[in-house]
Amino acid sequence: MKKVIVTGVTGQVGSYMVEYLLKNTDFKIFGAIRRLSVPNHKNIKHIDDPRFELIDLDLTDEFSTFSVIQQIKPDYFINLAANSYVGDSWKMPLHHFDTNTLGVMRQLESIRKICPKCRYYNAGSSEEFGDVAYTPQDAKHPLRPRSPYGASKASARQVVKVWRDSYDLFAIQGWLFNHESERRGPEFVTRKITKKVAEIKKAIESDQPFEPLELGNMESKRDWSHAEDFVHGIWLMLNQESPKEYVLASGETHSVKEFVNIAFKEAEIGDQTLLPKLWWRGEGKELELLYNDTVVVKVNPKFYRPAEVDLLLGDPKAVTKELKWEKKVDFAKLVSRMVQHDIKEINAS
Ligand code: NDP
Ligand code: GDR
Repeated sequence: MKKVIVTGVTGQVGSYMVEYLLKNTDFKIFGAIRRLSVPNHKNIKHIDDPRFELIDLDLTDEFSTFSVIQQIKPDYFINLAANSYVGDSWKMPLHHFDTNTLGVMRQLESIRKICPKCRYYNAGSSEEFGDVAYTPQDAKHPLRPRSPYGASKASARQVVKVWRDSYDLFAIQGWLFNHESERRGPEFVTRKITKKVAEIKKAIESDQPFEPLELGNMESKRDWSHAEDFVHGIWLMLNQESPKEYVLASGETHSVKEFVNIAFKEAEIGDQTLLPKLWWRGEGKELELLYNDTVVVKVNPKFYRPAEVDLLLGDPKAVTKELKWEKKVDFAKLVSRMVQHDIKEINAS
């Protein structure tokens, strides 16, 4: 039986990757977790399959990385663990580099010594493009990161290339543009919006007080997809004949403001027969969204970043043409799924 190690399985993408592999392969899947004082297995607790086993592996520890790889000798290693929150990367830059860059080097160095035939994927990011030189961004776009997180991923890309070229490894780092889901962490802007929209809907409909949603830069634009679509793309990249890196993206860009708009509309707050009114007032740091006369969204400058990536739009033509990948969930469906999930969740609590 072939063996796959997937890191980051308690996170968003790792949990979908495990489900995908259980459904589409007959391989044994080892899900790597790190010990935490309070377990955070919400995204994987529903998975009950003898082909899925949890193992301990902290990316910052080279001995545990080496011994896990030596013990399992995997056929595939899918690295979805990272310090993934861009906003925090200015606060703990060394930790981002240790996990996101040196962690990759620890893995590749063990793989090349122990199981050089193992196929390796590291999650690259559109944040590597940063201050973009042209739009849409494809695999030829230069690396121009704007955050310590982006720099850590751009550096990891060089590590993957050097290990691939030096040791003839099947090692790749495909670029992933933003992908979201019902399992997205609550500090990322999409989930922050959908959770708060559900909370505001509940408060308004039960005539309870609430605090408005506070956001940073609502003008920034992102290319958002659903994480389930991307795990398929990662698997296609890992199973090509030779190692080539692709951009995975929806090919559409939307502002944070547009996301907010659609999320509130999707929630259908209040009695719809009374035509409740959602309207924007002001601009920049004064921008507000009102529901009738009540402010439901406002700007809090503390959520602005020291340096922003203003616009990301990926070009998925190459992966669509050469690997036959295509997205199944469009932007409207993505927002709808997340909002409806959070409404259900808050009503059940
Ligand atoms: P999440 O933040 O949801 O998950 C990150 C995972 O990494 C968690 O399981 C976390 O474990 C684990 N992790 C963090 N540090 C360590 C460590 N030192 N040792 C072991 N595990 C660790 O991220 P996503 O699932 O959204 O993203 C997956 C990957 O894709 C990441 O590499 C991310 O940078 C990259 N990426 C994501 C994009 C997106 O839009 N989602 C776009 C581009 C790239 P724990 O639960 O214990 O904290
Ligand atoms: P991003 O995701 O930085 O693109 O990184 P995030 O959702 O954090 O930010 C997207 C955009 O929204 C703006 N924004 C806010 N962001 C947050 N988190 N909170 C706010 O209140 C807020 N207000 C406005 C941000 O400034 C930004 O422009 C994600 C992560 O998954 C990375 O790991 C991944 O590599 C990239 O996507 C591609």
